[in-house]
Amino acid sequence: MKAALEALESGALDEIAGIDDLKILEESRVKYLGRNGQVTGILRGLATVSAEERPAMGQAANRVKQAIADALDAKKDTLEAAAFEKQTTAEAVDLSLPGRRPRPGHAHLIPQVADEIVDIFRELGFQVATGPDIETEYYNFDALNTPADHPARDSHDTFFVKPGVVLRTHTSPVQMRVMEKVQPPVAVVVPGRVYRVDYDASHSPMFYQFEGLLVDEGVSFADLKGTLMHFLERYFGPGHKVRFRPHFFPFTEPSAEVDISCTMCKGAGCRVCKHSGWLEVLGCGMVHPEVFKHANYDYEKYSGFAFGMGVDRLAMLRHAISSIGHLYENDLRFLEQF
Ligand code: 2U9
Repeated sequence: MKAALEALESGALDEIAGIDDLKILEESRVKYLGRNGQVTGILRGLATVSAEERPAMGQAANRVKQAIADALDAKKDTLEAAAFEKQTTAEAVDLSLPGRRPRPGHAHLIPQVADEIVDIFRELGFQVATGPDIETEYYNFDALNTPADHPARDSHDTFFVKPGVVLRTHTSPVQMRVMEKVQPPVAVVVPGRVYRVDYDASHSPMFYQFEGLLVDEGVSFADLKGTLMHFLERYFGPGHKVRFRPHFFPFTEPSAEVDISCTMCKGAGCRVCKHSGWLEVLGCGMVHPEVFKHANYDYEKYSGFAFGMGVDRLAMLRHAISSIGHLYENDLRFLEQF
């Protein structure tokens, strides 16, 4: 038994000395010291040794067990230290490297322009109103004096959600809802998304509008002109000519479209203004009495003006952007320019 113990000890210590992997080391611990391990087996075998020999054999077996356990522990410490060293070297941080600068984002061009327009009208005393993108046909069309057979109500031009419910084609229903709630004087502007069945280089099925409404006693077309000319000078800068062309909208009478002299060629004629020298920038008019009737406003006592413009279009004109698609494709090479 003594010889077997000595052979076991030297074999185990040799084996442990050669191990360089923590998992294999653990397998070795089980092999020698586990419940069915070789040293455990020998200790169990002591029962069969004679009573005289047993104390000496027991001592020897325990010494061998301790020697193997010590060798396993020492090897484990060495391998763990090596693994830690390897990991910290691999993950080392060079504190002398320069930091990486964060790249802060910025607002998209559309809200930038919308905020700028809002600010110009806020200074004049207008308040901002918003409303739902999904509207009833009543608020989007009927209340705005747009009859059932008007071409704009066709499914070729309007997205229908279900009968009687549409994606708003303009933000005008918001002004209608404001008028239902408050009596004049009213001065509101409404920025927001609108939807139309239309898609080409200058039309997107969703785009941003900006509308305004002012109602009080004695409001005239001169007030409308003064307000819009002030706005155009603030937005496009001084030195542009402005012209009002008669037009038709169901919700205003009289109505006009407004042009400014081309921002690119100053009126000489170029590709942007299609050689006319003029750019159409917005529509406007005096609120139709039928619209006041739907709002329960006294149209004998009050008058008002309204206007509407495309935020996308105003952004495109200012920055000479050729296609509305650029604004919605989210290509950072384009967006980062603004
Ligand atoms: C109420 C009464 C009247 C809003 C108006 C326009 C003229 C107009 C277009 C410009 C280009 C829309 O983005 S666009 O396609 N809008 O020309 N909008 S007057 O008139 C209203 C609105 C609400 C209660």
